[in-house]
Amino acid sequence: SSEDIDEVKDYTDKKFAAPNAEYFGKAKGKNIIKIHLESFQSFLIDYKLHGEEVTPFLNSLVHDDQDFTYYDNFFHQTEQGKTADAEFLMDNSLYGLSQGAAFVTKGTNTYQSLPAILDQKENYTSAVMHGDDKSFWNRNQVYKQMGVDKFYDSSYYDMDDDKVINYGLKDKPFFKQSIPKLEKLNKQDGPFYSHLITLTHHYPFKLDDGEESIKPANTGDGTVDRYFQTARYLDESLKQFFANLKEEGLYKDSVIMIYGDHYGISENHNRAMSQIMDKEITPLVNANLQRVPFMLRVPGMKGQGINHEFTGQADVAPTILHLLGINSKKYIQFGTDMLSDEHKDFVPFRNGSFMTKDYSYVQGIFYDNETGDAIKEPTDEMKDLRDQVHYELSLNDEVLNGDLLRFYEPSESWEPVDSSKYRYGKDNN
Ligand code: GP9
Ligand code: MN
Repeated sequence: SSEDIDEVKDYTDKKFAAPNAEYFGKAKGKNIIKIHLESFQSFLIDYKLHGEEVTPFLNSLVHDDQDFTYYDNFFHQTEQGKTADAEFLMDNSLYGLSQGAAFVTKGTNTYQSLPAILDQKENYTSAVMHGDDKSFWNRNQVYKQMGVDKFYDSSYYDMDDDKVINYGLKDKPFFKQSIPKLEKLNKQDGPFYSHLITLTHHYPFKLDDGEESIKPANTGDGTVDRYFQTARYLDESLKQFFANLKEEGLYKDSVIMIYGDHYGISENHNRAMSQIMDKEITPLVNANLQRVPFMLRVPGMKGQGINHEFTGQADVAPTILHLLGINSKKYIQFGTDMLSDEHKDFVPFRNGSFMTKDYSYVQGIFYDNETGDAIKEPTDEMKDLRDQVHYELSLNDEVLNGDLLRFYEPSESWEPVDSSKYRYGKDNN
């Protein structure tokens, strides 16, 4: 009911982090190119295998403090919905569900998502590009609720046999064929918000013969061993994509956002991972391995190099809104602006665990980050934060289960998204 949404709004109002004047509106009206790194965990950054960097191109962005800012304490917050949860978190600043995927089971809910907000406030056209069938993860339905204008699924790509592996289009042809689509978006009126979802670096991490450019690791666990090879392939595909963006004049004036969606190596591979990390994979180490990259480049804004703030996927939407000069306060969002001095630097996981700079709460136990030891007597402050995280997640579930955004009007000018206005398919774009 509308009272329930009031309670949620009270909470998000209190948690809200005011925009940092230094960055507010810095990306106003700029095109946005958001790049999804499938299954990419941050331990790959700067990792050397057989004496070689696995991802030299991404590493070069991490260490480029002219242009990019890399958040090395950014965590995914996904659950069973995997990719779908990551998309959901980043465009709504809402958590997914503890079971199943909100994209599927809450696919007809009312949302006030980034694509719709950007359209209504700044006349953006939004587009998702992905070399898989549009029905996967119920995208073709939920995107309409989120106000995604164009969805270029596999039917828009040349999917010849030699260009496809595993779930769909290989990343190299995917990026190559996405360039003309971006150029087309660029010619329209108003800026674009594009989202490119990669696919090749996905379990079981397979490449065709001749496409490997680094030898597998040698833990004896094939999944872990191949993980580095598909990561390298993804890295090469990005290098080519950046070169093409520059050639076509699409790079210079665009916001570039790069993120990892979720882990690629599950706990079933702890033995091999202990060899890779050279330490035992305890529950705390595993929680720390849930870091995924987040990299941001805003034209005209100097990069910060490596930023150590503790952040997560739910923090992205408010950050982007503030960069575009749109105050996020009126929207119901659980994350906070990463660039704000008031950013809340605890990162909830969907299961109630959470990470902070000094300590972590993992599977019911508090740990000291420095020593890795369990904290026998957690302080009241720690316990309060634990309770707050659980409360936040329960509010989130109320929003999703009660479809509460139906009852919420962010402003008088807000137009609820009308899903019937959106059509995805070759003839309609
Ligand atoms: C499928 C792709 C993979 O289209 O996005 O999803 P995942 O298995 O990573 O959730
Ligand atoms: Mn995924």
